[in-house]
Amino acid sequence: MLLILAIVQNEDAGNLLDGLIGRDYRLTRIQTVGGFLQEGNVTVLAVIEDRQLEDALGIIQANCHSRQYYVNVVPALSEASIIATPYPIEVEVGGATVFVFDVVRLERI
Ligand code: 2BA
Repeated sequence: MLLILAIVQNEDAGNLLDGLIGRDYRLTRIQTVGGFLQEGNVTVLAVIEDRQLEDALGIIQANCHSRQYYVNVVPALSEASIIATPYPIEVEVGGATVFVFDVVRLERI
């Protein structure tokens, strides 16, 4: 048994959950926040059989897309600059960040 922990963008979460549930995967969805952008994202937890891994990863790949975001960065003040002018930087957020763990035991009580 394996635990898939997938962090995905809010925009993709609905389709991803529909895709996984449509194939009878059991899962939990958690609203989370990325540490870098401080924006909401979604973490999906699903315990699966080992043989289902490629299928589950395929569903994630088909439904989760990378996107470009622009965030304003405020430069550090130096003695030469009186006003720190924010400037945008481009950040590419991946379709999904996926961790796969071995599950020793699953109990439903
Ligand atoms: P965030 O932490 O908000 O990161 C959003 C995007 O910002 C990242 O996309 C990456 O392109 C960029 N980024 C993150 N940290 C950076 C840094 N120190 N310097 C420069 N750019 C940085 P992704 O890599 O696709 O990650 C998307 C989201 O997945 C992350 O949102 C975070 O919630 C999660 N994540 C990614 N890697 C992780 C890890 N090793 N452990 C735990 N969560 C992770």
